[in-house]
Amino acid sequence: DTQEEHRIACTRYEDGRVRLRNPHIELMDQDILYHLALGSGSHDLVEMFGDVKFVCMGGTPKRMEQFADYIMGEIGHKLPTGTRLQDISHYSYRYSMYKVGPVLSISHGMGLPSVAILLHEVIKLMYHAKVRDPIFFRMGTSGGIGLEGGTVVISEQAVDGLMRSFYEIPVLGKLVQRPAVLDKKLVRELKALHHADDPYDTITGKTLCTSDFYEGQGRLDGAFCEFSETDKMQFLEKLHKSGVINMEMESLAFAALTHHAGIRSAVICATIVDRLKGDQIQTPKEVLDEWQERPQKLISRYIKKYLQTK
Ligand code: R2B
Ligand code: URA
Repeated sequence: DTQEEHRIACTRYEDGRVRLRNPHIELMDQDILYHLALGSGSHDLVEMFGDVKFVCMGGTPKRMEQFADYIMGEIGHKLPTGTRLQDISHYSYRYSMYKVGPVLSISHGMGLPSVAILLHEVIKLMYHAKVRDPIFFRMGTSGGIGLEGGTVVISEQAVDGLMRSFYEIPVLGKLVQRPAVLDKKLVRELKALHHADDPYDTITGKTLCTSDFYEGQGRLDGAFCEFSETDKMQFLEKLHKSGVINMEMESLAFAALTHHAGIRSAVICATIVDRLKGDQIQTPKEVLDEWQERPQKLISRYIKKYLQTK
């Protein structure tokens, strides 16, 4: 843990600002954050984003707009009179981004490539805006293994389909591996914010991150399936034995890229199906909506606590 803190400290500037592990950026006269519809030449990024402390990401634009609305009420943030919440990245037609005081709420789309592209640009945004010690959260949905629907899972570690805890991508024809590390202290702090009277469990464990929702997660209901139900159940049991309690599609890049940038981060997902019982998502929409608010609540508690003790 101390070694880890030391490494992260070396990745940042002394005052906590995010340092880029890329010598090219500061040599460019402007940096265009293409998928955010922002740029260091066209926008005053320090003025716009200098006060950010929390970056919250989740899959869909709608959910992240709702989270922005929700957190606005929770922290009592007031927008300037006559203004409304605005999608800052609207003109990218890729991701949506909302800012509520110290909180950014951004949609990341589905899957590793989508969240990885976004993270490159948001990490650069943190650098250009001179943000200090930001904390990144991913709030999402997942398939649970042996968990009642609506359970909140805080990931201790992200693993790929081969149970390896790093994000691997080909770069210039060679495989590069980045360890997918999540902040242990953040996991403990978040877990402690579960209330005894919350009508669901909040648990921690490993998260399987896949590049596919169907075959990649051992589903029998994709367009293709070349394994049996027995094979599927054996796979799920093997996962469970090694401590995996849920599966989704972004945690690996989220953990690895934030860690590589020296940024503390956490992944909190609601389970929306118990994979030991089935593959299809059959829960009514209203129930799913309530389940998806649970990770948001936990993150909101964390943000409020931080803002109170600051
Ligand atoms: C969870 O839900 C999505 C797939 O339905 C994917 O983005 C994920 O990680
Ligand atoms: N998201 C996933 O990736 N898998 C599930 O089973 C549910 C949500």
